[in-house]
Amino acid sequence: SLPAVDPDVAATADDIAEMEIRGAATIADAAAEALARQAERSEAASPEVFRRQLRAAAKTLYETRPTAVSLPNALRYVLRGMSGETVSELRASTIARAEEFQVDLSQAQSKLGEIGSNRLRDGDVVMTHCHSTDALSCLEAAVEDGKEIEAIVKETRPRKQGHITARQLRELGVPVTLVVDNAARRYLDRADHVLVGADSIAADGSVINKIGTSGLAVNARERGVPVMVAAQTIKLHPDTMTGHTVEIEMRAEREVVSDEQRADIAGERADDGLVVENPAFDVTPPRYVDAIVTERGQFPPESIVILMRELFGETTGEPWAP
Ligand code: RUB
Repeated sequence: SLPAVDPDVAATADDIAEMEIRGAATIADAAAEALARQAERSEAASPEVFRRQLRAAAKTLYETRPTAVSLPNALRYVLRGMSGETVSELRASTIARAEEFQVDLSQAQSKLGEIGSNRLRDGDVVMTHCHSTDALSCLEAAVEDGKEIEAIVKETRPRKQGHITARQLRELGVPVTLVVDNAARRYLDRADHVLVGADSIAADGSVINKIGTSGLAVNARERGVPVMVAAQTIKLHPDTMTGHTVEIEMRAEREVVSDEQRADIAGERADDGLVVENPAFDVTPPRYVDAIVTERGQFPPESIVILMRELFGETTGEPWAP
């Protein structure tokens, strides 16, 4: 059995589960930070207890949201850097490794942004879905290069993360047209690119991202608008190299209908015949994606597996496995 975790780690796990902390890169950053806090606060009497505490913390963080692979990738990276003979050596190495992870994450995002911005030309109109810090990084780099960019921002039901995207784009001075999801195909006529992030990328080049991404990509293909996915290599899902699929998170009914709305639909009936489903993500097949932009360059989705082999080799197993 694993020991209890630090209250700060538990609080971070709650924030991730409740989506106070959200978006794949931000979740990974918070998870690394939480492991550092656990290491710092640990009063473990032996190296073995310290290691068990860190594994328990990793497991608590992991069990929050299942789809973004950046979370287990971050946990694995930090835990693999835990080294030393004494508790104080273990503590120092874990904290240093978590910091290194966070610095690398932010540098990768800036680098990816520069690469992605090369695809954007002065005057281009970009359609976005949900809120992705990797996608925003491309737009920010383009603006910094002096390009005039406009955005059509999809609201993104049910949680409307499009509002976050709209706010951040307005902070960059980008003109924004906010539309409901159902208006996307109509507005694709005005778009030069679709730009989205990713929670996970599978070995066959499939992109797992916010629900609605796949429909948007199919419509974009039909309209001849290229689809660009901004995803740091931490979004590459190692288990998919051995045939595993990516779990799609199902979220609460209340994100879609309130109790009151449900009662209204049910009327006089005791309505257990009404089912509300709320998948948070979907899978866009590689044939609808034009480019996956990473900090290591841009790739056609079909060749992303080459980068995955190089980066992960035979990496498998649960992040906290000893
Ligand atoms: C967020 C989402 C984002 C990716 C990429 O979903 O689908 O597109 O996580 O984000 P949710 P980033 O709001 O459910 O977490 O580029 O910031 O990692």
